[in-house]
Amino acid sequence: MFDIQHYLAKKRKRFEQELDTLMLSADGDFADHVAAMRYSLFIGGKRVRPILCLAAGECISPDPALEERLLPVGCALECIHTYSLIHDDLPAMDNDDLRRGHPTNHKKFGEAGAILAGDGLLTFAFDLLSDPRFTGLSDASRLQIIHTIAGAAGSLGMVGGQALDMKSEGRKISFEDLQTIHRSKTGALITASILSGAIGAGGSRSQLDALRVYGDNVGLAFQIVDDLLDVTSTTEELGKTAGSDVEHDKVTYPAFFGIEKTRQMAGQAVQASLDALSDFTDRAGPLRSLAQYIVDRTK
Ligand code: GRG
Repeated sequence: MFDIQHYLAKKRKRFEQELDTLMLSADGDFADHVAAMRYSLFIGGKRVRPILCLAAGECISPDPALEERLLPVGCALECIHTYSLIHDDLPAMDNDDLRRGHPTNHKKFGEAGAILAGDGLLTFAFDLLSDPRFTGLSDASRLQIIHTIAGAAGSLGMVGGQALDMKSEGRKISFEDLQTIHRSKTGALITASILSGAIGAGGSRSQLDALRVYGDNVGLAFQIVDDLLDVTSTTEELGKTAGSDVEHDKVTYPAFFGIEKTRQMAGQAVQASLDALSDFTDRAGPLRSLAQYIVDRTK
């Protein structure tokens, strides 16, 4: 039986080692700025996006060199995700004090420091993705990965979703609007993580199409569970402020459907993600287990 906890722990460790190696060092003229970037990057995090990237690659290709090839891609995804958390926590956005079980970036480094740490992480991600030192990817794959990730992180993806989310606070929005926010704010980068791994592994058009369906459903399940945990878990368990959605008067799945129905909807999204993998071999085992992990997670 595939041991997802062992897989997650092993891959998390590998990505963290690589992030530490690749990330700028906190000395010299820019020491304070880099220290702020490193702070949020290394205080915690499940590393779901890099691991999904790798697992998607592994379901396409058994090449033992694949992991090395995808490490910088996964690290770039984690940098983008971490920047989004730093900016999301700012007083102008969710105004949170706690993230990954520690004081938020602006609480440690001030608002200007946190804005710049986020800017630095976002830019560094594209520095990594385009770095000619990493020769494992063909130029065409590299460009396709950059285009995929930039699209998902930008104004028609995560940034746009955040803008819609901010606008929706305290207002009545439709379920369709909620889905658009979730798809863009959270789902887009998750799907892009999966597609990047598959592109790096040389996936075919039909494999990428199937993985996009998997990713869209896993991303949806991830966000539904995030909404659920916000109302069912404690701040200590989550490492971030519980009840923040209610406090910000945000429309969520539990607000629309109640807790039980929301749980069922998360289960349906996971089932749809598993159905999308029906043509893949046993090498998709990690992706299948990751989908289940995403609904079973407690933080
Ligand atoms: C500021 C441009 C910009 C975007 C912010 C990520 C995001 C968009 C907002 C965070 C708010 C939030 C709670 C979103 C729900 C899903 C989500 C992204 C949760 C946090 O991701 P995890 O659970 O966090 O992967 P860790 O700390 O484990 O990496």
